[in-house]
Amino acid sequence: DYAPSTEDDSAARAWLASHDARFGHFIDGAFTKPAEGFDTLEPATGNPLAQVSQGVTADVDAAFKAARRAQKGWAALPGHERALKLYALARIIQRNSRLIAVVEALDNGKSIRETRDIDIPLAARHFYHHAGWAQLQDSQFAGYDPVGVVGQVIPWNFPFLMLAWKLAPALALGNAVVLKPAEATPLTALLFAELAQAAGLPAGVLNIVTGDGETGALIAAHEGADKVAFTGSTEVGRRIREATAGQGKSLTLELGGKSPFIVCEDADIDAAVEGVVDAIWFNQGQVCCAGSRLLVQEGVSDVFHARLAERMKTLRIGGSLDKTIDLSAVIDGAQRDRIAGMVDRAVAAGATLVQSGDVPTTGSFYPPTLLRDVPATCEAATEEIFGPVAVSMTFRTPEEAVQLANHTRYGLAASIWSENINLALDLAAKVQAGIVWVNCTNVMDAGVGFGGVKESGFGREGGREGCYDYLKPRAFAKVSERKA
Ligand code: TXE
Repeated sequence: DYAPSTEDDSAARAWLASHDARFGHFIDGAFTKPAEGFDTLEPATGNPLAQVSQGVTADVDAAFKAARRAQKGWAALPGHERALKLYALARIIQRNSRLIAVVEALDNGKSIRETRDIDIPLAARHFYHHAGWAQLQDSQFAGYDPVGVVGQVIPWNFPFLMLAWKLAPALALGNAVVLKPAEATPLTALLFAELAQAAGLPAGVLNIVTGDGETGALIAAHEGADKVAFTGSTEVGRRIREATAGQGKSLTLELGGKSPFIVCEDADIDAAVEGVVDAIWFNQGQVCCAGSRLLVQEGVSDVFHARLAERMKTLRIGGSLDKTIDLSAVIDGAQRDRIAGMVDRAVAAGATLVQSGDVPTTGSFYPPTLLRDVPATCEAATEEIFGPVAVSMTFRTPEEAVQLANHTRYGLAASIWSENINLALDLAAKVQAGIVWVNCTNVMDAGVGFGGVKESGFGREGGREGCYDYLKPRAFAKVSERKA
């Protein structure tokens, strides 16, 4: 038994009220007049939060025009002056972290504990980290220019963190940006625009245009974009790749995943069980690098699954502002129904269902779920579910684990659990993934490039390697003056 303890949302509601809960776009340093658009809802209750404008061609044109105007001056600043602005952005995020966390929890439905302790601090860290690269740009990236004006389209699962991952390197290295948040979660991007203005970011360097996939397509195809950076579904990533082919734009894509979570028979089983909680129930499993495929060695399968089922019973599910919960709502009813459909079809195909926890009846909730012995060809075993659902299979030998792990079109992340470091490192080298964790999972840092292989996309976000995605090399030769 526990008593719910609810986060105070009065500051977030007051911020919404200060805009009459109606938002325009943020273009050239100011909000445009709110125009026709759509409601953004609170997934945990289903209540509308605010009205947001649908970005049309004229808005996207204006945003790219402003970005183009601003980019030259921004890039011409000495690196240490841009660094000061990035530090100011990091500081203003920290000073407003509770407000941002609550707006995020309301708009996305994720738990306040995660937004407060993970999403927002990590976002601030990305701006601090990239302030450092801005400062070092001349010495570390001599021979590279900023790409120029960048169109960025981000998803709803980590609205504020994805904004930070995209903006921090772009701005640090002298680019100007037109960014579109996902239609389900536009609010923290609009809040950030306001904070960025207060922090003294020059007008036009950052432009936020809200809207759905149509607005995203306008941004991706816009002739004013020198580069497009996208995080989202593999299908839309493919469409963007087609739309930009032949346009001479550079492109980075961070797409879906079906990441293996390999439990070897010599693993610390309790640690591995706790790892599953982080791997698939963090953020309701709406995580591109979620450890969604549990591969468990036969000898420990029974004990592992028994302990996991026990642990599932202790997970708490509730409203996003309840500070005591582990899981909250998924993004919307359509996503919940999609998850439920995939689970039902897996059960019909012969998988064993383990489910735990009563879910609230309002809002879009789905309980933590494990599907055991899922047939390898079943859609739940091969497709990204993007919900709190792990599928599990067993393997006999490490070779078989590698084979199963790589039997996917994706290659974002992998997590390996073994007390034998030689075995773990050997598996790590053989698993096809952009990032591999040993005896841990979902560990992120601004200093380490994050990204995938295969159909999980290309390009990196974070660290030195992520910087190169916002720079273009310039081979430069100067004929020295000759005396007559
Ligand atoms: O993603 P979309 P959706 C996966 C996940 C989820 C599924 C669908 O499996 O269940 O995708 O989610 C914009 N041109 N992931 O439909 O459509 C859109 O407005 C340009 C995994 O929400 O990819 C939003 O801003 N942009 C993923 C963004 O793309 C377009 C995270 C992402 O939306 C566009 C999200 C177009 N033609 C979903 N169409 C991950 N791996 O992190 C849409 N958008």
